[in-house]
Amino acid sequence: MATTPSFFETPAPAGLTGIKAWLLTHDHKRLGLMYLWAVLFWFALALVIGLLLRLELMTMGRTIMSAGVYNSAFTLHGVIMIFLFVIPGIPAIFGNFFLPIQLGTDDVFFPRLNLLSWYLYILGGLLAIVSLFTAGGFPDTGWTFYVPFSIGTKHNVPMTVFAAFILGMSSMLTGLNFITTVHRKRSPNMGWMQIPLFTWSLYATAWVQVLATPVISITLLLVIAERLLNIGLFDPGRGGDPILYQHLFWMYSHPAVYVMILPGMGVVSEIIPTFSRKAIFGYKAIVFSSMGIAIAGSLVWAHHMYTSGMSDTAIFVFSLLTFLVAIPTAVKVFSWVSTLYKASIEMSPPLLYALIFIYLFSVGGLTGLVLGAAGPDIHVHDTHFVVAHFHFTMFGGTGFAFFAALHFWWPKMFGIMYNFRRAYIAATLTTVGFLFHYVPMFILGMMGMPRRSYDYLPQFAQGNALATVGGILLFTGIALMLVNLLLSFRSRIAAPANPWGGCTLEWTVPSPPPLHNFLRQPDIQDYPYDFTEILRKS
Ligand SMILES: [Cu+2]
Repeated sequence: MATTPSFFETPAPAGLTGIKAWLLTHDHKRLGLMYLWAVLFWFALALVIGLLLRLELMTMGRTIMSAGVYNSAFTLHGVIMIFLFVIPGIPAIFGNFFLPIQLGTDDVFFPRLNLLSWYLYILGGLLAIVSLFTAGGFPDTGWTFYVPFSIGTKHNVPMTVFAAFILGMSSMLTGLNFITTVHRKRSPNMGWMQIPLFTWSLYATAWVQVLATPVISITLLLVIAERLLNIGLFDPGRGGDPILYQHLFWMYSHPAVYVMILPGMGVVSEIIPTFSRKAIFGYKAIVFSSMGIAIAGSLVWAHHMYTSGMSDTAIFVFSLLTFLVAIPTAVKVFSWVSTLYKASIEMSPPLLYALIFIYLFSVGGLTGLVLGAAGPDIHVHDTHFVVAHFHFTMFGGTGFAFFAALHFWWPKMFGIMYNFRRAYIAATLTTVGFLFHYVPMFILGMMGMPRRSYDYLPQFAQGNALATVGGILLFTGIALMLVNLLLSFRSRIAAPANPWGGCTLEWTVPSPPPLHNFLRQPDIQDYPYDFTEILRKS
């Protein structure tokens, strides 16, 4: 049996050995792996904090922590999940590893800048954790750092906000690298309509990263300036305007939800045709819907502010625009389902996660329409209905797309296969736990249970107890999934170059890929998802 190279043997840049071959690497694949372990660490930490929050809400009154700790814990959970997992996860790991290969080239355009992005990511994470142990402790404001509370609170807002600023820099530089690579390093015989959909989704995402992130960067610096220099920008007591902060914050943070979801949609657009052995339905429609979402998604930010005193006209306009964004999103779901229609589907763990993604994200999207409509939104604003909604979109969406990507590309990244049976059990447990955890929250929200509150009224007790059972199941399922993948390093079952019968370029190179990816100029398919050749051979 061929000996499978361990991931320590992924080719090191010339002349570098040992730890230096990692910490000074310019290789996009190694950087993808370095992001993988860092992102998994942050994800696991935020998951544990999430479980502790859920255990606290298991019963009324104090269960395992005080109200002060609870406020800092949900802020920490949100900051880590959003800035260190959901935003960077798929682009930094799988984008770095696979975008150059899918384009038929040897690396990104700016390899050194890529290394800097990784160091900024690590620095941002460390700063966030250090702020836990400084005077005032971790902020208790929620991940949105709303003013005037974030100006007045004694907790250490400036350091955490600066950590988010640094992470924004890392995200922007990664986006810049991807845009330049798609334009300048694409295989000479690859036209725009021959680029795989995962790479297209990263390209659309990168434009949002580059254009929207500066807004939040400046806003966060202004919060630090107001706190440290005592200038009145947002605090009404000093002539500032707190609503201005909300506009600036959501001008980034709503487009940021597309930075979170577009790469996940790109993963699903790779998985569905591969296991359907069928060209994807509506390739061009999916490409243009990615760009459409990136553009239209920048025009809806104030749907987070219907209760901020905005005029009815403004509410009407932002509500209408919010409904418009649903159209390109629906185009993607329609294309995925149409590709599956009458296909010779071959089930696999990646496909299972992709199907669960479609279901959970659709529930998230549809409840987004409820929140986009002013009437119902004003009723459920800042309740657990909103918490359930964004966990369906960000966790049910991006989280499950992340799990799908892990199972789809693990054999290619490490050259080893994992146990399918355990993978299916973990996926089922995670999904059942997810539904028991978040569905009750929709109901609790409709009943009026406010979010971000340490305690609740007796009528909410049953729903919270049920959600806690779901939370424990969810946590167990994810733990089993990660253990199963890590166990593959022990069983070391060699992975072939193309375990799934995929037809994009990463499946034409060995597992794991050699240092420069291709030994000669790769052949580019006229159409990116043409399975005729694969089916003829099988
Ligand atoms: Cu929004």
